[in-house]
Amino acid sequence: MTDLVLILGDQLTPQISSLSQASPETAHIVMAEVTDEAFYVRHHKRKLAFTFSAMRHFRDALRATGWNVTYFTLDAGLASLREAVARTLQDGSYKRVLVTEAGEWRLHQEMRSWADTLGLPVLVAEDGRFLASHDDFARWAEGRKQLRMEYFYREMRKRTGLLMDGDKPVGGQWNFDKDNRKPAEASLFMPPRHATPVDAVTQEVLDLVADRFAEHPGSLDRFDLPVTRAEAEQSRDHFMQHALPGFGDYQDAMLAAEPLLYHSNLSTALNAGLLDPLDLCQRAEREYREGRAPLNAVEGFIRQILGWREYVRGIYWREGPDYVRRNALDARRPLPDFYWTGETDMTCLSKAIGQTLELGYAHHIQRLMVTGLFAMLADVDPFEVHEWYLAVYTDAYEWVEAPNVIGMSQFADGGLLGSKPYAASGAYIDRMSDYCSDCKYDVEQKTGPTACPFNALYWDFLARHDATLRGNPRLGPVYRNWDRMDADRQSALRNSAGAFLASL
Ligand code: FAD
Ligand code: DLZ
Ligand code: SF4
Repeated sequence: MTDLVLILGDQLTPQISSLSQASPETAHIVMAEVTDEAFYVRHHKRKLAFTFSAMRHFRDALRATGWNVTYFTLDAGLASLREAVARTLQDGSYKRVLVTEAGEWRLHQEMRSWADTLGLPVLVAEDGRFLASHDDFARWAEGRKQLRMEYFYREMRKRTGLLMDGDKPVGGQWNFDKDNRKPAEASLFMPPRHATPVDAVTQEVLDLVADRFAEHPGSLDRFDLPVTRAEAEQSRDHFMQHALPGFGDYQDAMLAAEPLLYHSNLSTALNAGLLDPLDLCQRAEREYREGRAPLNAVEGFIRQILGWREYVRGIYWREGPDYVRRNALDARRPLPDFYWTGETDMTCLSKAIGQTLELGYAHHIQRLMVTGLFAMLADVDPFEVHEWYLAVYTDAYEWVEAPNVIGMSQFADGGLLGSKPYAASGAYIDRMSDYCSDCKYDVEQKTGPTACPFNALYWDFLARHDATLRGNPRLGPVYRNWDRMDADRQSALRNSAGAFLASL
């Protein structure tokens, strides 16, 4: 053997760059379930089960196509991926180790020392699963004063030709967001959720996780995530057929009894390598071109993958390992305990968190405009918020989670990613969801113990951060409204927020 190829738990595709540089005749593969990866945050039980099951299925698929694979299960007791490599190296004679770059700075930095400690060359290959390489993003960002997603996205549309008519965007517009903000009615027909059945490999992993990770958050009940490429493709096809047509209209809507609405629930499979981003975008485009899905839905879906997903990755690697420690608003409050239990009288939070603990899933607006919004308005330490998001979602890896949390949702990067904080009062949640009709608090009331806490928190947040935020041109009208309020009104709002924060 000449090459030892290490494949990580979120690199589960035969197209991964480490493998494409090797061949079954001369290479040996190692994969390992290790405690460092399993415990670096308190991963949701469902994420652990997904990861181990998908890894084991990928091992079997590799062996079936002729590769030699050493696979360490958690029972082997290995602490780290480095240890798994070192152990495998002892059993053969190798010239080099091949690995595709990790998706988190933590592991990426650690790998830099492997060549020294292992005593042979370690080739870290760029991850080719993205539509923009590190160089592509650096070239786009070069010399720009602001790195706005919208302009990056337009470049990506032009480069890939997705939804383009020549050099013009299909439909004459880059963005159909104004059509995409409809609230959903509970009476609306919802696409059926696609459930993948549990096989023997997954059942074994579910038992392992229940036994070894009992203290971790979340539930394993009704585990239905796809864990193989074929299953993920079935979920993809189900989404394209049943949900994509409504994706645009109801993208921002929230219903207590419908966690998914028209969302795809494909991020977990996609981030682990079971699906390919370009293929997803091309298939969505075909649904539009062949008349099965409207343009606002297809453009919205493609923008999430071709635009946001690629853009946040670019930001993560560009900004460096200290990005997760940014705290532009100097927020210091500890994360309230109810984030780990869902036990709060605020129905929007208890539903979004309850659903998260049950499924390891919440859609974008729940993450941004419920759990994220509350944490920002309450001045919760962004690093604690980041660790929560990294732990509780089955699709969470730092490269995608951190810019969404630190940048988009908490404004802790001071406006690098978003031009203004996503601050809103209870009226936004009321407009976009059915949560408020079943809440102890009154969304119409602005102050006092029975008023929706978001209302006073919103104004108190703006007043608290006056020195930092008033100069933001996009917040000018909001501060003018605040300035127009009389002093009694302002202090009633601030006292109400203060009393609520003190009770947390
Ligand atoms: P859909 O709504 O069906 O969207 C389709 C696909 O677009 C998703 O599968 C995803 O791959 C991509 N996408 C959509 N929005 C984004 C975005 N803002 N950034 C990157 N990709 C996007 N996404 C993750 O994959 N992992 C995370 O850890 C994560 N953490 C987030 C934390 C916060 C605070 C916020 C606001 C967003 C986060 N997102 C994260 C982005 C987004 O919420 C999820 O990708 C999406 O909810 C996944 O559900 P879905 O597959 O049904 O997505
Ligand atoms: C998320 C995860 C978990 C829970 N466990 C493992 C593991 O035991 N072995 C492994 O190779 N990968 C695991 N992963 C995925 C890694 O954490 C992921 O590859 C890095 O965070 C880089 O993105
Ligand atoms: Fe949330 Fe306020 Fe609505 Fe209650 S009233 S669900 S706290 S937004």
